[in-house]
Amino acid sequence: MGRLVVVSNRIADPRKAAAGGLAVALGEALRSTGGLWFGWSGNIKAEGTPGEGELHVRQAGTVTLATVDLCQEDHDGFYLGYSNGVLWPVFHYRLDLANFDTGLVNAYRRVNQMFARKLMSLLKPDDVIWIHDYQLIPLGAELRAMGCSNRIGFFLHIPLPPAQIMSALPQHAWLVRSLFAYDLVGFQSEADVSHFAAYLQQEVPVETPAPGLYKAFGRTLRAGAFPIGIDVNEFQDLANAREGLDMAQRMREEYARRRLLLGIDRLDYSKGLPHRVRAFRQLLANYPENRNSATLIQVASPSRETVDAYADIRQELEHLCGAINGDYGELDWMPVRYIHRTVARHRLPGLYRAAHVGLVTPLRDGMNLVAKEYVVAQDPEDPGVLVLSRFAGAAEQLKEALMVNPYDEHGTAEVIQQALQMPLAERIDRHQNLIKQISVYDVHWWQHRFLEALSETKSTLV
Ligand code: GDG
Repeated sequence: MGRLVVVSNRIADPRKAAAGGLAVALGEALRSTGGLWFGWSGNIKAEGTPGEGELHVRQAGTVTLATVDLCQEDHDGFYLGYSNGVLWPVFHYRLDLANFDTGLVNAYRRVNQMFARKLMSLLKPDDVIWIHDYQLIPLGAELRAMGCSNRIGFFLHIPLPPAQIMSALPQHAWLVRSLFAYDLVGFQSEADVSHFAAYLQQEVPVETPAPGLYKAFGRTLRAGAFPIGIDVNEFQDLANAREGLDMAQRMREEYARRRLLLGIDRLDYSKGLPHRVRAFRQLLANYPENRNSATLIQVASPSRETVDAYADIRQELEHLCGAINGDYGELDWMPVRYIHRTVARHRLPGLYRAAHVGLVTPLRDGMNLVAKEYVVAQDPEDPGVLVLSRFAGAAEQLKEALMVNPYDEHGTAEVIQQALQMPLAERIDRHQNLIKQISVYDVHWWQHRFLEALSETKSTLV
């Protein structure tokens, strides 16, 4: 394989462990090919010109990191406006939250064009390019328009909605057509792939010469499901490191008389946090034996706070947590501990391990890595129970979790009760099956599988 070029909205220094599993996995592939990682620097220049940004290039070992600054107007229009104010809600089935202001797509297109220009100046003829996520859907098409003939793959980390929802997006035709600039498009789940295929059948004259191949707009595209995983070894090491074990021990002592339920999410409306808290409330109402015992720790790390819908969800969640503590709390027991902060990464495994129940109940999620982290952090001899939304991409893989429909708060409360009462033998059995699945399909498998598929696509162009 030629040099790997990864493009994502944000980049991380792959030498730093705190960067997380994705950076580690991409770093591995980047290092082995002396690769390039390109993205936004995270800097916003108040005085900059729209569509222009300074390019910074630096070395991190054998990997080259190239970043571009954004001016305020581009950041607001491209990142907050179109990416997070239009694409994120629509792709998570929330047309009601999308802001279809026509100016936003211009900023989105302008920044993608600028990224393409900057990237073109760094490319070599045999580079293999891997572009990530919804902020950069048209980047491949912009590169092609500038004469780029390299192999280019694209991976969508978030769900692709059903055709009826997708086609409500004013720019749907342009976005889907731009996907055909890629040689390979990867989705998180088979459900996403089937939505893509159904959309094409409905909206585009498409031919499907072979399974997974789609011929339209003069190109043949390969598309498939490449469910992302976590770095299992790295996370296990973190769990077994002194800090991880200490944290688990401290939490166990602190909550010795209680049953712990845990949620760890970005504070995002797709994660179903108010529904989860209401289901927990139902649990306390319907099963009084859990009062003075079951305690929900909900970490909701701050996210995209300047987008209106995020301020609304924060307010709703705070109100619900306050009400449940007021109604059910005792002097020595608060049902919900709500933490609106980012917890240090090395503390997560201990927190997961101390929790009897892991609550991962998004209304819609591309994959959800918290579900996998929770399972990996468990003590195999006394594991906790994963309660998982059927609407997380992870549900296609983690069949031994207890599945819930997060919209059905009564049903979710019933399943939480089942989790709290599950006998040890069943917990061990389910955990063993889950860990097997997560270990095989880890983030290294994902990275290898995608790049292997991309390297096989060369001959499929028409
Ligand atoms: C997108 C898709 C897809 C969370 N709170 C804290 C914290 N986290 C970490 C978790 C986990 C990661 O953030 C969250 O990953 P998710 O997969 O749950 O969700 P998104 O951020 O929405 O990611 C998603 C993913 O891309 C990958 O393709 O699975 O569906 O939406 O690793 O541990 N980490 C720390 N403190 C926190 O408070 N340190």
